[in-house]
Amino acid sequence: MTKKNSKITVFGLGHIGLPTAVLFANSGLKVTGVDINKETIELVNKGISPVVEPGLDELLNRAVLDGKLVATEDGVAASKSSNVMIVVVPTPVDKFKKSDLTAIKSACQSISKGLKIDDLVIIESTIPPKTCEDVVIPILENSGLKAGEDFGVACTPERALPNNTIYEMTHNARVIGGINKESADKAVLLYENITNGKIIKVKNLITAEMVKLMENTYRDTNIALSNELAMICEELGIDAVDAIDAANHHPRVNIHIPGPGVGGHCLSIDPYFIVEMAEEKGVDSTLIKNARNVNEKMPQHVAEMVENTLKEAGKQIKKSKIGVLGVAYKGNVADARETPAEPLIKLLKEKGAEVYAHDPYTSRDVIESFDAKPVSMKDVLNSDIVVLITDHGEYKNITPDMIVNKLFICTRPILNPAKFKEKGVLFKGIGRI
Ligand code: SAJ
Repeated sequence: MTKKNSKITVFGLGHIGLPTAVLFANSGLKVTGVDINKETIELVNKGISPVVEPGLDELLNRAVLDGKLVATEDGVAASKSSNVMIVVVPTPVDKFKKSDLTAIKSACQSISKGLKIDDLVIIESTIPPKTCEDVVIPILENSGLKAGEDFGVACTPERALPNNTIYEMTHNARVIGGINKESADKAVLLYENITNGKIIKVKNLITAEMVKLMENTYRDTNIALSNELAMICEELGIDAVDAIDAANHHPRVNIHIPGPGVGGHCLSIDPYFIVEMAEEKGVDSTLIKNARNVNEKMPQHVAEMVENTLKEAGKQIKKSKIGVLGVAYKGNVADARETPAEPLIKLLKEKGAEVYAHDPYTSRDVIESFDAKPVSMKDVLNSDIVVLITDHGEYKNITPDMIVNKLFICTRPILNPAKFKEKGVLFKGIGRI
C-alpha cells in the first residue's frame, strides 16, 4: 500500500468521494473515480468540481492536470486495473426509514467483476451494522474469490464535516476495522498517505460500522434533548439558550443548540440504521426513535409559532406572505438535503400562506422544488412575517429596522431578542422569551 504499488478506484464522486479521490491523487497515487452521473464525470475530467466545497476545485484541478485522477462510468474496467477499491456512495433511507443499499450493492457488483487476488475493498459509506458481512462480502464473493483469504475487506466510515471537508479528512481521527488484521493494516498504510490524524484500529468491520452511527446518534439525541428542553422553557418563561449556556459551564455538561430541526444527510438518517438493526435483533431503541421524533416535529412547532405570532398581531396565516431566510440545512453551506425548511414550507402552505424564500448559497431550483418562491433578502424582510431557518453568516447582521412588518421568528440563537423587542419587533425563537 505504498505510493508505488497502489492503484485506487473510488466509487462515488460526491461530497465525500470526490475529496477522497482528490486527496489520494495529490498524494501521488493513481486514482480512477467512478460515478453513474455523466455530467459529474465530464466536470471532474475537466478539473471542475460538481460539489461546492472550499479548496476542492484547486486540488481537483491539480490532480487532473498531473494525470493522477480520471473519472469514468465503467466501474468494472476501473476495478480490473486497480488493487484498491473504495466505496463512497450514498446510503439513504426509504419512506419506511429502512436503509436503501442499492448504490452499495451496485458498486460491489462492479467490483466483484474486476476483483483479483490480493485486492483490498474498503467501504467508506455509512451503513447499518453488519452490512459488510451480510451484503458487501457475499456480493464480492460472487467473483469466486474468498474474502479474508484471497482479497481483503476494510471499513473506515468518513466523518468529515461539510464546508471543512478537506481539513477534517486530513486531520480528524480515522477509525478502521478489517475482516482480518492484514486488511486493517493495509488500509492503515493507505490512509497514512492522506491524513495526519490519529488512526484508530478497531476489532472488526462491524465495530467500525457502528462507531460512525454512534457519533451521529449522540448528536441527534443531544439536539433532541435541547429542543425538548427549549419547548418546555418557552412555556415556563425561561430563556432556554441562556439556561443551556449556563448549564454548559458545568465541566461535564454539553447540551447542544436548539433549532428548527435536524437536517443534512447524516444526523437525520444514521440513527435509523441503528434502529433497523435493533429491531431485527429484538432490542429496544426507544430513546433513539423518540429523539428522531422530537427533531422531526420541530418544523411543526415552528409552523405553529408562525401562526400564533400572526394571530397575536391580529393577522391570519391564510393568504399571509411569509418570508423564509435560509433553506440550507445549516449555516454557510449550500446543501439542503433533509433540511427542516422543506417540511416547514409545506406546513405553512397547507395553512394557506404564500411562502417566499431567500438563501445566499442554495440555488433557486432548490427553493422552487420546496414550493416556495425564490426572492431577494430584501423581499423576504418585507413579508408579513419573517422566519429565519438557517444560521448563515449574512443573517447575523440583521437589525430590527430591517424587519419591515415587525414580526420575526428567529429559530437559531444568532440574534439578541432584547435588541429587537426594544425596537418594537414581536420576536420569537426556539426556547426564547
Ligand atoms: N444542529 C442543531 N443544533 C446543534 C448542532 C446542529 O440543531 O447544536 C443541526 C444543524 O443545524 C443541522 C444538523 O443539526 O441541521 C446537523 O448538523 P451538524 O453540523 O451537527 O452535522 P452534519 O450532518 O453536517 O455532519 C455530521 C458530523 N458528525 C458529527 O459531528 C458527529 C460530521 O462529522 C460527519 O462527517 C457527518 O455528520 C456525516 O457524514 O455523518
